[in-house]
Amino acid sequence: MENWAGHVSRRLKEADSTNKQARLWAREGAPHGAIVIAGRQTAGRGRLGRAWASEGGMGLWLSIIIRPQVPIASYPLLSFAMALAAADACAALSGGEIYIKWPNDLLLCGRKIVGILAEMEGTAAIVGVGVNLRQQAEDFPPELRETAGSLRMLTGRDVPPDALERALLDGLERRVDAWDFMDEYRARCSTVGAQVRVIEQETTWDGLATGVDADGVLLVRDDAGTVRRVLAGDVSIRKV
Ligand code: BT5
Repeated sequence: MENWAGHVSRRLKEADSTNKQARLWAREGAPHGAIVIAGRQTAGRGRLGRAWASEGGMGLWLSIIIRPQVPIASYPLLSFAMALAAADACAALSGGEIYIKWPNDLLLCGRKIVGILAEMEGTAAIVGVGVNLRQQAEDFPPELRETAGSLRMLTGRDVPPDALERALLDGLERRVDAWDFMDEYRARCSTVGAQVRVIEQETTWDGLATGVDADGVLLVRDDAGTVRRVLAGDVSIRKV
């Protein structure tokens, strides 16, 4: 199927969360590739119940419904395809050098400019992406001012949301159709090859990130030489 990503859309001035609206739409039978975009989100969500700051007119807040031709166990890999697509689109349109931090944060000048949230609704996958386009530091909530950034703040370029949307959806569509993006992800992920600190609930340890396996699990060799599997969601990773 050609050009399925974004072939139908719901464009809302405001939504609680585009992921939430996309899930409701998926339940009603939204087709593969349907997207929900909101000008602002009043309850934008990150992973593990965290909040995503999504002020009006400041960014692209988009969720896509994907009905993949792969087993459900592989759905989480969609977030890696989205990370690659968003990194390419942001780099092409802003000229900035974008780093992918495992699993799927995009950083520019050390600040987070993109977040991705993949969820499931029945047999559909919902992949949400938030791209900060126009914020200056003071537009972020105080607790994010040191860590968050936008394309305009960091590159000086005003990237049009519709151009970014198209580039991002094209890059996603291509990767989902080929379903062969994990080598590209490994090559692009800046965490691979880096010395990292793994912060788990009870303990913190350091090691060398040696790779990402076929399921998206980060492989980290600890000081004793043991390669340990680090699952997204359980931990937070810092470069050391
Ligand atoms: C994410 O979670 O990074 C996933 C964010 C996904 C947002 C999109 S927007 C469209 C769609 N609809 C939704 O409701 N969500 C998706 P996580 O890795 O858990 O990171 C969340 C953390 O990032 C927060 O705890 C903050 O520290 C930080 N953060 C929040 N808002 C931010 C922003 N606008 N820019 C940069 N960092 C932010």
